[in-house]
Amino acid sequence: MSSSSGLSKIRSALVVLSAGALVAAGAVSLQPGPAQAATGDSLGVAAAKAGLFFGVAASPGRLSSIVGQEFNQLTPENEMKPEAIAGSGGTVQNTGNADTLVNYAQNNNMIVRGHTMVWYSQAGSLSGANQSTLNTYIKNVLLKWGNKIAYWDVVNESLDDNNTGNRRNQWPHTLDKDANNDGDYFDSTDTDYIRDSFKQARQVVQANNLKTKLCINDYDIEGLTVKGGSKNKKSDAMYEIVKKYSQEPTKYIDCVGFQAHFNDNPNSVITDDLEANIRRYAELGVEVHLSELDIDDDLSNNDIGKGQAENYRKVVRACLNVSKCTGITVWGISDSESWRSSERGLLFTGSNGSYTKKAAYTAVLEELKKGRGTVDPTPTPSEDPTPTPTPSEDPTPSDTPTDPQTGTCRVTYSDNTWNSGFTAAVTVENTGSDAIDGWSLSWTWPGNQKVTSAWNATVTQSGNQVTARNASYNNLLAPGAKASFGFQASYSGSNDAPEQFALNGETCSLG
Ligand code: 9MR
Repeated sequence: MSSSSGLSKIRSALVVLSAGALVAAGAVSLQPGPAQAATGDSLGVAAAKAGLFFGVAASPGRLSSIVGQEFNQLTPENEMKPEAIAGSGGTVQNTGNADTLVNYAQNNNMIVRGHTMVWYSQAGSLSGANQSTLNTYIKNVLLKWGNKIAYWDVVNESLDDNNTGNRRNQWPHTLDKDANNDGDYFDSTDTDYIRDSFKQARQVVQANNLKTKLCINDYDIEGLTVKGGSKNKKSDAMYEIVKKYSQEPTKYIDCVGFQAHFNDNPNSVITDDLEANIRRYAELGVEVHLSELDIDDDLSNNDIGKGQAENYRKVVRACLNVSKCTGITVWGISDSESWRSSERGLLFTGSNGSYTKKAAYTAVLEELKKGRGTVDPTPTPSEDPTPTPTPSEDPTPSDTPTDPQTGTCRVTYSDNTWNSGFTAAVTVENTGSDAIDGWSLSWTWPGNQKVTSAWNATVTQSGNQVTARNASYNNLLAPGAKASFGFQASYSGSNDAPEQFALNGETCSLG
């Protein structure tokens, strides 16, 4: 297993911290004990337990120990931009600083987001390039780090400011051609640099069996609306791009970065529909990340960061409530070292490796520790394809054979996969009419997945058979009640989900 398999340090953390850790040949039983809940958690540990990463943007000069301690994902702030590493004709050069960051990430078991390939700004010698040169660059840069990079921002900031919903008009948009003049670049006769760049990236990923996921990244696309309640046309335009290029037959785009640089610009405020907007993208099947998060402190009310802390809490909760929101990255460690130092938008104060946690830090950690909750993906009653009939609607409840769709249990399973590791979140629901006191959920891996640690359940594995048993505090499942647990695992090849789960020996429906 490569050390770049993200979050494996979380496993180590759990091993160290868990009072009840038991590792035996062929079986792993790890459970965070009360001591862990009370002490020592970092943002990364708390996030991994909830099934997402929590990362930071950094430069080689900012790699103090806090980076590896607190975060489990790293984005080079400037070192992978074409300005830093693109040579002539799409070559890649001068990667020393970027390599320093990748090596640091590997040594600290952090996953890396490559940032960024095709962008109008900081394009260096790539600026003005034709698609063929862009394609050469895309191939070279993907192959340079291969699976050491879990996510790559292939295209960055393609859309215009001021909520127009248009593309920016400078290069690389100058490569675009709306052949039939219908106002978009989606037709087969059109030329679209976004499509062509992702198409090339997808081909390189496929031809080289890479696990790297391909993202599009932008700002002011966070809310469904902007300040004042009008539609966020920039987000709508991005949604159309992601819809077009994430579905069959293209399937080029894996993930969307909402940069999440929140401030008091009317298009950059935190709106109440952030979660709904994350969800609409997630429902396309792509992962959503808050990829460059910072939130301006409210400089007017001098409340020493409390308002900011609540804003952080709200934003982190919006992500946690959508299972396909699989990562959050803050754009720097401390206020004074941020690109927006005067707006004090980050989680720490201090400088040069000597940092102090702000109220915003505590709020984020608290929210991460609450986990994803049961808000998502529980369907609303009208959307539920298999509602449990009430007795009065059921003509012969005692004679009706068990409907395999309703059964006595329902399981939802979602995973967040990278190079050779993944975390999974599992929810088991008692859909029967009797309470269950003590549960055991079993499944068979279709591949060579291997559970390495777990939380909120005791998970053992023998061969490809896995059993998750309740923890002492979630043994009781009343009718309609749910229990959630999670685990981290390694794999190679493909990471297909289990096809079937059984609760205390009875097959569950998948929800
Ligand atoms: O944080 C980066 C800063 O150091 C650079 O001077 C700046 C130059 O454009 O880029 C900053 O990072 C940007 C990122 O690459 C894309 N989204 C906006 C970020 C903040 O400006």
